[in-house]
Amino acid sequence: MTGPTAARRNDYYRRLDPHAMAPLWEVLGDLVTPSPASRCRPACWRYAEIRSLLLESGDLISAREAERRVLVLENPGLRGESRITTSLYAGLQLILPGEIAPAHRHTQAALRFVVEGEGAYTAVDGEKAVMREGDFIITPSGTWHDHGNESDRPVVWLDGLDIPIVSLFDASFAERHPDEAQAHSRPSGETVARYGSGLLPLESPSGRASPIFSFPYAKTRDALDRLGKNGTADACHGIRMKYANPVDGGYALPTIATFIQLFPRGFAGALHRSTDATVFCVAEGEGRTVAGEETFAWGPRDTFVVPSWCPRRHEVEEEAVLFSFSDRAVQESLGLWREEREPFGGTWT
Ligand code: 1HN
Repeated sequence: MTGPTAARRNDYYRRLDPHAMAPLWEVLGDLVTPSPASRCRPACWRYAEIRSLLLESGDLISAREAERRVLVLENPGLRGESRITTSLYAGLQLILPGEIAPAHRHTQAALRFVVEGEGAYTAVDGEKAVMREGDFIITPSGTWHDHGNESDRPVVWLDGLDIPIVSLFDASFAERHPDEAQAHSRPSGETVARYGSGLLPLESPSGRASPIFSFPYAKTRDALDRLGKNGTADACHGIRMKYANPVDGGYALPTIATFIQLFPRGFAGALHRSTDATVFCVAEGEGRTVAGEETFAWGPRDTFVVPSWCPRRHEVEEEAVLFSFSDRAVQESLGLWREEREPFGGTWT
């Protein structure tokens, strides 16, 4: 707008400024959009293209010095903000043979999906979980955790954290453990015996996250295999399951929903969209995902992200398995989560 009215308004805005006030009518349309208007873009990180750069970091800095030797996957629409979606962080972490990533804890919850190698471990509150390709491990808010690599090969995993969510609430607390590696005070497998064997202790565990912190791929894959044989694939998602908290049936983490899905041979999924921007990591197989204007041809170990409300569909020739995570856990708790399948209707359903 130009002319005398614009001049009067601008003068008025200048006089509001020292009082730390601003006119809503100038920004209302950007604040309350008729449907999600995200800066997050569809993006794909092909492992074959980035692996050598990740390994190069191993020559430049030790895990000890870095504390965590990670390349952050920055969404192209959110560069410099250390986030893969508006609400979530992701990175690829490298740990070399013999290295230790020292013990610490923070209010941010984390997940790991093992991309390459085996024979590393994550210790969570004194109990070790081995890390093999496809294994999914959580380190819930406030738990002590350290990593080590006891194999003779590099080990790489995808980290997902709720850092932007914790930042939104200004609720970050963190501390280093007095010891570099926490004492392994609980035998491996104790938590599975207590919470993951169809039994539960009579007293509930404290905390909102799943007490089971390791979900080995061998078991997950076996379940998918059996479910895949009875042919009840969802038209959009194939056979998609959530990783569950055995205590309450909720998501494994209260802030990050995590999923595994199998696409049967020849699956050509229907177009759909949801309000949870989703990060996918390929566990097995090859395929294509259409995300808005982009089409990603993906293969094992690739990571890609689909923004909120961006139409997407998946297709494969041969069987494939995708791990994924999103903020759906938070959105569902707040009554915000929506999904729509083609044909897309209005924005208010
Ligand atoms: C963290 O604690 C880990 O424990 C990885 O492996 C990545 C990124 C930001 C803040 C904490 C880990 C992290 C992180």
